Amino acid sequence: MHLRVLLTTLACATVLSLAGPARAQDATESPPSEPGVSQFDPAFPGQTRAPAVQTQTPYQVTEIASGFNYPWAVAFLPDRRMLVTEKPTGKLFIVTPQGVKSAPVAGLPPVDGREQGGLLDVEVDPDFATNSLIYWTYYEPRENGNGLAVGRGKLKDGPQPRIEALRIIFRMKPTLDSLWHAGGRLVFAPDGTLFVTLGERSILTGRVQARQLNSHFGKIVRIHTDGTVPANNPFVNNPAARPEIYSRGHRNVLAAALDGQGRLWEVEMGPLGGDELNLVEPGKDYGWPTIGYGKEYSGAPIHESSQGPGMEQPVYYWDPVISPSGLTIYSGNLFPEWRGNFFIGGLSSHALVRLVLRNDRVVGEERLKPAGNNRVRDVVQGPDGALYLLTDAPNGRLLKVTPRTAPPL
Ligand SMILES: [Ca+2]
Repeated sequence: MHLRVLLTTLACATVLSLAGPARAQDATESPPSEPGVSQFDPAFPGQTRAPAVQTQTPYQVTEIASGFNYPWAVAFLPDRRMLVTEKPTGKLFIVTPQGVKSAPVAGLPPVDGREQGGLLDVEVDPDFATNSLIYWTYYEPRENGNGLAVGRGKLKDGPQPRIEALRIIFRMKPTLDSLWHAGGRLVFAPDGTLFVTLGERSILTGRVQARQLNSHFGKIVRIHTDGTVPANNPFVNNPAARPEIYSRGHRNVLAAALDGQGRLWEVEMGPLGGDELNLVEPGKDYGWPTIGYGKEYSGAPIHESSQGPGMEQPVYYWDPVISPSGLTIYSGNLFPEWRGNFFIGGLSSHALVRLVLRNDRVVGEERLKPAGNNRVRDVVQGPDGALYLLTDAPNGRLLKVTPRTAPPL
């Protein structure tokens, strides 16, 4: 992970170029062909390095807004305005479809904005029209360290938008003094419960807790929107387990979404050669740090094996890695070719990664470049069926991807 921190720093020093509308013929590239680093063989054919595919639908990219300080997440209000978070500053903005930004929303709690910390995801309540509730994740500063927390409040609109009726509905435990790997994506389940993806804090004292049921580290948790625990969570009858836990054995989950069947998928930031796509099922153990396909960024081995009893195999892994952040499984009408495809924001890969799946196996991979050579932090399907992206940069941009229209004659 420290290599990725370094890469972030280097990216800060480069001058960003503005990408105009993408030309279809140069807007894609094949996944890299260099040798991987994993010493392990895939568990089944197609588990990594799927054949390259190329989209047939020409697209164009429109900049909606810019000037965000490392934006992390975008979410849509029912009136098609967007909520955009800024990671290190802890600021939340309301942005119109024309790109007009509000003043920062007042009333959010302070964040620990160092390194990977700050204000992360934001989601809008499915019943926002009647309850005005929004939810967000952030690194909460605490005595002797920090931890991921989920805030909830009523969004009061106006010239100075603000949060009212603030409540903290989840706190990752235990508190640890770490600047990394707290996860942070929010996904609403079809039943109205809320998934919160977490990470294992990167440092060894955290990593060893990723499969342990008495810790939130390395877990995906499921809660009601008031913070209470659903009675059908998988470990509620185990007195030694934290009852919010839904799945375990994850490294750092910054990408998660539902598919058309309402199933939860996640893409997790792995070690060198070990980013993973997993289909998440209740109670299951995804193996980190016991099994996996990657190595430490130093090159040192982590795992004795890539498989183990009682632990799940990833549906797909990347070697070399993409550094995933943000996942959308496309279901819109603007791009019929893309329906059912997985779109993943790529940080170190500087790409929007497109996966084609068949029968829950990856059968094709493409690296789209709608943000030029910038790092992609989030990807969300808008209510109009367009894809909306955020670039990870000190002057981060909100971009919209739509089918290319013919130029005027
Ligand atoms: Ca795994």
